[in-house]
Amino acid sequence: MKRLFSIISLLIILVLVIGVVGCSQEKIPTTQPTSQVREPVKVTSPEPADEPTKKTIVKETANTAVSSVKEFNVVATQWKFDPGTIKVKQGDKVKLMIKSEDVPHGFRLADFDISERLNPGETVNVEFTADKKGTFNFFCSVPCGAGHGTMKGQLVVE
Ligand SMILES: [Cu+2]
Repeated sequence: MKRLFSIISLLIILVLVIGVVGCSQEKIPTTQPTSQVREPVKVTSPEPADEPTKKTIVKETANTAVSSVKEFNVVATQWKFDPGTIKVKQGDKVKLMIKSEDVPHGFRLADFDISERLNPGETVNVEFTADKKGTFNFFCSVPCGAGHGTMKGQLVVE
């Protein structure tokens, strides 16, 4: 009889232990969902964080507004460019709208890696940033007659 009691009491202890372990294992998952519930609550906090990003975007547009675009209409004829001298400031974005009014010419501004063919009547747009100071020569790059060799101009970046 004592052996039966001891076996039964052992079984009861085992059941209790399993029950406690089972409960403690159930408690772990219940704490995890609550932590997962807390995370979405934190997700709502980035909403006010959107305001600073909007402010930085405003700052960026303000910075780009500082550098201006300088536009020039340039006419190519035998044997000159008009205007022959183009003045801009360092950092300016430069847009040249170049048109030949007689025969095919070319526009070569080597220091800014620009080379375009100018067919008569067509306007060719050239855009670049004047990112270095100096005086840079441009010239006609398409043979256009007796004065071709003297058909030059200057870009002055101050
Ligand atoms: Cu030429």
